[in-house]
Amino acid sequence: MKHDFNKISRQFRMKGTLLSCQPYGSGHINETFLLKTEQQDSPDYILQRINSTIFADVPGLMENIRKVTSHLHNKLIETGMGNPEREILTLIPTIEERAYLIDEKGNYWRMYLYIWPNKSYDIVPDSNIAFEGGKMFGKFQKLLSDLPGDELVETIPDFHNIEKRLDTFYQILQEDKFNRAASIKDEILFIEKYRSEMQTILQLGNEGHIPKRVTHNDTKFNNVLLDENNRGLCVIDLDTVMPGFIHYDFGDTIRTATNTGAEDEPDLSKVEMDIEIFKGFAGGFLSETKDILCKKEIDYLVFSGRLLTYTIGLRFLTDYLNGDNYFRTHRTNHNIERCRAQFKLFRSQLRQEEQMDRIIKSLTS
Ligand code: ADP
Ligand code: GN1
Ligand code: MG
Repeated sequence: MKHDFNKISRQFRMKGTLLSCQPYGSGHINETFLLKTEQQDSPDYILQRINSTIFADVPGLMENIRKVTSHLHNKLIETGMGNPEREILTLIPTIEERAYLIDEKGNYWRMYLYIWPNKSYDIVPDSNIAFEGGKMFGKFQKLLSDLPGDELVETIPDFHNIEKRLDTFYQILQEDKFNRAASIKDEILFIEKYRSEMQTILQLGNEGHIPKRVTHNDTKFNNVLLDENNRGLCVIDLDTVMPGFIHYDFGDTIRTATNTGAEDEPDLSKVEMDIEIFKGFAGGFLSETKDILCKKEIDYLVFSGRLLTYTIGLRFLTDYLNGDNYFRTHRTNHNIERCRAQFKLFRSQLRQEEQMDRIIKSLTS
């Protein structure tokens, strides 16, 4: 789809004039562009077309982001440390002082200050980098622990609810509109095998053993920016910040950071869980959170890696059966390859569970 970036950018309170606007990053949901300005002394910007099919309540979502970023901003000012423009996403309002713009075609746009220089990793190269990412997500959790969850809207209802995700999967499997069910026999057996164990976190929540917190819910490792020296800088992609369990955040970074291969690696021999990266990430995360987490939450951190790997694998598989209409795909079979890589990673985690348990014990005792 062609967009008139000149016209769009003029409707935001940005400094300088548009030099170029190019697709940016590797997100699967929104369309992201890096907008460069002509003037040396003007910053550059991130312009995003928000996926309003997936996020049905964009005004509610943007209000969440406003609340979360201003809460984080106040915390940073209280401590008198750090640079808010580099450590927290800064929304650029429209000339009408709104947080987002609707263009004449009905597209929703928002603009952020571009945080630069930064580094971000789809594959994590070493345990120090994993530690920094863990510390950032842990700190994010800690700083939001006094933001009341009922002030946030649920931007995607039941986002990590595995029971609902399974219901949807079986319904779509039965319909099999794209005649793909015959090619996923092994995956269906896999789903069945672990189905009941995967209910554990929901059950602990329902029985009141673990609290709902304000969680990020999309803690893929590339949703944290590091600085030029690989020190933690800023947590980004705040679209799904809403009430959830700590396991959703811990687990999704285990899923993405510890994988020795890419999320969509077709050569499954390259996909394993790297225990040193696990140690680094867990060390960083717990250095910020171990005093706020209860024992039951800590007891299930290791399990959470498998839960999120299973959940996202199931979502890729569901999208494959459903004709690839949720996650952006770049090749035929992309979603089924993503799913297979997740299930391989799940098995690798299962084999290393005892080692992970020992690491968590040593970090929390
Ligand atoms: P998606 O939901 O599609 O993943 P993100 O909000 O994560 O969208 O943005 C996509 C990518 O754009 C990120 O992975 C990151 O590389 C980059 N990005 C987003 N916001 C900023 C920012 N304010 N400064 C620098 N880079 C950013
Ligand atoms: C999506 O937005 P992005 O690309 O960071 C997805 C996550 C998945 C991830 C898998 C809103 O994340 O839930 O874990 O892809 N975000 C949404 O890579 O569905
Ligand atoms: Mg992202």
